[in-house]
Amino acid sequence: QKKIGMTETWLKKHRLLYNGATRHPLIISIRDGTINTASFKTWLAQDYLFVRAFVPFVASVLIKAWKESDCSGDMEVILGGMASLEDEISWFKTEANKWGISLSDVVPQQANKNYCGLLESLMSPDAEYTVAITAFWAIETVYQESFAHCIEEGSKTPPELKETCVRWGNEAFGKYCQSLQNIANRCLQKASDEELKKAEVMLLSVLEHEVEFWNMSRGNV
Ligand code: HMH
Repeated sequence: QKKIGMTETWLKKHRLLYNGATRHPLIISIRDGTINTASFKTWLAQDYLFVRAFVPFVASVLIKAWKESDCSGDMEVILGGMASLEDEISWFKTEANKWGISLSDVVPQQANKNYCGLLESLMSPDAEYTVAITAFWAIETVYQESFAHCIEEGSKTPPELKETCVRWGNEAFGKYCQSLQNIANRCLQKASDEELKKAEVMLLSVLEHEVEFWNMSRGNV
């Protein structure tokens, strides 16, 4: 009687929080074109630091996948994700240059430190693969759903922000998120009740951290 689509069930159950993370006022302001430059620059600078911490996290998930005896194709999906992070870091550098941001001077804000702390806790060998892959899927999916919303029909996203939105909102990234979701669902299907509970709590924690992350940009409104 184990659930087949656990992640879908959880997203329905926690819809309000999920919408809070994927339809945040910052995202809405990008979509309707009312975003101010300072907010975007804050997000860009902070996200660069986050992505740098995200790389070792993804590497740790890769190690967990390899240690799982039945990691049918998980490694390829995770490795692909890791490979695109190299391009992503270069993109952040180019983009920061365009906006006149000196990345070496960026100081992480508290919400960013907290989120990176969560990633670090998941890097521990004691953290279960199921919990880590659930977090990984949720982290990527929030960005996919958020930025896809900014490039939908009828959006008024400023042209200079289009590229950012397409980076996470594009269909290929959507397919990648779907692959992560399939892996998470497979793990959750065979997880113990205790592990299931931990993974659900982790999903909520990721969503809360995502809201706090967007909130950092509000300091400039
Ligand atoms: C805060 N969440 C945050 N930054 C990102 N770059 C992603 C998710 C997606 O990789």
